[in-house]
Amino acid sequence: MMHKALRFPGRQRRAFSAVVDTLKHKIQGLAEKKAPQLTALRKEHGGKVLGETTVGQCIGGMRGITCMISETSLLDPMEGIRYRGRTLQDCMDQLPKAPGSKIGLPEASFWLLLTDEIPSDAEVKALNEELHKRSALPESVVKTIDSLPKDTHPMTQLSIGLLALQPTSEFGKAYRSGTLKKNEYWVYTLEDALSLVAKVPILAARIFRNVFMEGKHIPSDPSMDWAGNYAQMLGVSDDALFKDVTRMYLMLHADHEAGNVSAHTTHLVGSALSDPYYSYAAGVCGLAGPLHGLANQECLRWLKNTRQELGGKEPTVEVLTQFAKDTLASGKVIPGFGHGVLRNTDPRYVIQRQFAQDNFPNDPLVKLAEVCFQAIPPVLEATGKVKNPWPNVDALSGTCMQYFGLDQEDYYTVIFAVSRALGCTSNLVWSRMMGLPIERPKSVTLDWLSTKAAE
Ligand code: HAX
Repeated sequence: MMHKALRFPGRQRRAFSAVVDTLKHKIQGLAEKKAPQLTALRKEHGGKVLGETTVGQCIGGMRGITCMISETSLLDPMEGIRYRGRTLQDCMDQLPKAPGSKIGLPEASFWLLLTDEIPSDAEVKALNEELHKRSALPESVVKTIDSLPKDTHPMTQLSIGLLALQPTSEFGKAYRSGTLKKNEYWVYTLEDALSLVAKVPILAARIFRNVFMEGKHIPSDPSMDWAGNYAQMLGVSDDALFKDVTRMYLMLHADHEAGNVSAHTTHLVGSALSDPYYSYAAGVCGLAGPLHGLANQECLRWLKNTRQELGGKEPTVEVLTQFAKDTLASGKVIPGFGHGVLRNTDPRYVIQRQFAQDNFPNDPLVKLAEVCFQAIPPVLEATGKVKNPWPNVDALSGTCMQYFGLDQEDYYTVIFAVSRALGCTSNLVWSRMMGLPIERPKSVTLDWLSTKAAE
């Protein structure tokens, strides 16, 4: 059931800011519009067959099985992701921007994912003020992060930091109080989503400065937008374009429907009513896999190694073709290429490529990445098994960052995780709003499959 007619219960406990009330009313208004649709689907069409599961899908990572709802975004294999029906180019064009910037603000995409509305400039300003109010890390979390060995991978540090924040969960506290009703779950999930999104750049910047900048920190600037402030706290470049590249990175990576590993993990863990901190920490652990989010780190490593092996020679399609073949022959994947669902060049790659071509086309790694774009797809196609030989989001994100001096590639997936918090937590809000149950798909044994296959 979609939850209706909610008196916002938290209102009695503390005064919410106007912008949080606005968000709640917009989310609830949208839910009321969608409620008849959900009810009809459940009651009248619950038995409608969407597709049949094959033995191949069962063995093959559940690829293509339609079995989950994510209200926030939808992925088309050829066209790419749409946030609430808007392409990424629409989002770039339509979302409010920081003064002097051409990039749609990622926190505005958070608003869009939550409410299905493009926020006004005033709404994004108010949202940023609210996020700043919620952004301080508890002392215990700072101590936990600061005490970690500096050689602990930044993604491990981020998941530890998110778990260290878990005791602050409003959902967790309300659930434990024993008085939380099912139709109130989404309100407390939204509370946690806002606080998690507010804190994650502060946490991520602290990790960066601890690991790579001798623990010298740059304070958060409450006058700045969410992503621009994160870029400033990273402190690698004073170039205004570095703020823009960070805004672009965070806007493009925010959501990719719910089947990818990080989003699905967050969704699955959240379905057990684990709060958003538990759920997203689990999602971040999934993002840390080299076949998923860590591919951006791996991709930059691959490009840097290739450049080193070139030893100053200009990269050519011929030479890159041989490097790609060598990588395959050594049993490794070529990072930044291929996709589980996309069957075309990733629009997130296209937008980053345009940004790089507009702003730093002569950067050696940008030039190298351009040659890769020509050389690698034919090599992958020639294997006869790769379903999508085209570049994905991770093929260029690191290259854009290193141009501004952020060349610590071990950190790249953390930036991805700061962004993905927007989509994963909005999705949790909507899952609780729709009253989705705990997930429990069926698994079978090989013998069971063999028996079935023989029928
Ligand atoms: N290099 C080498 N081999 C590749 C490949 C690549 N870039 N992409 C696919 N393949 C291989 C697969 O490993 C698989 O081989 P086996 O049958 O021997 O196991 C075969 O081609 C078929 O795979 P597929 O059906 O085309 O692709 P999958 O859905 O199985 O995998 C992956 C999708 C993204 C994991 C895959 O393309 C890959 O490993 N790419 C490189 C890593 C990468 O860039 N990951 C990031 C993807 C985007 C993302 O999630 N970002 O976070």
